[in-house]
Amino acid sequence: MVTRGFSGKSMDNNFINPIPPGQHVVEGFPVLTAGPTPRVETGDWKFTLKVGPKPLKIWTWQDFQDLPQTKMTRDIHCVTSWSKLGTLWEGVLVDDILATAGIVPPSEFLLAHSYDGYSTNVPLADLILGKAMVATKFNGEPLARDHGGPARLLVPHLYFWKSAKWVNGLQFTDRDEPGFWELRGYHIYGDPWKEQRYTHD
Ligand SMILES: Nc1nc2c(c(=O)[nH]1)N[C@H]1C(S)=C(S)[C@@H](COP(=O)(O)O)O[C@H]1N2
Ligand SMILES: [Mo]
Repeated sequence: MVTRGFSGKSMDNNFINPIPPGQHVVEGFPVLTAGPTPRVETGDWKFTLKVGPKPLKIWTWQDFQDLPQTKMTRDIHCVTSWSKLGTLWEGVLVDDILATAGIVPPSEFLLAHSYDGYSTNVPLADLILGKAMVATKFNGEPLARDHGGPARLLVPHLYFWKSAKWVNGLQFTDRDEPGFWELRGYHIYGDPWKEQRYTHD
């Protein structure tokens, strides 16, 4: 047995599993959506990689199933202050999407686009090297529609608004172009460890 060193005190969860400043842990999985929830059947689902306005490659749902499937367990942090620990996701790494497209990244910035018209900007560096995926499963089950099913972006090291639900594409942009919430007062980057919640944080 390892001595805790502070007998009489209860173990503070933050001590074992640190969470970003200003956040608290929840057990449930809140749903946050700006507008109506789109209904997208997997048979109709498409994912488009664009360079500026130019479509470079389009995947169907089946094309996506044929790509390497990766699991990741991560803590997620919503800007409204809840964090959920140890969430289990499965899907296709952005690395594998770019590799299959056979593309040398033409810029350092991307926008993720969604079926509900939502968008969010993420630098290339935050999407590659195993950091982000297009997730199609949560806890081993097909991703629920409320949470972005059939597929959502997952960028767990940034505030959760960067994880675009009902994602239907990624677009390389010349500059770091603000997306839906970034145009409405939220931080252009959104690092929860630096509490980059609002534009001027
Ligand atoms: N397409 C789309 N993606 C979205 C949103 C949205 O409104 N539309 N909301 C964002 C916000 S603000 C958060 S906090 C998370 C919430 O994901 P959840 O509903 O699975 O918890 O999704 C993000 N992705
Ligand atoms: Mo959010």
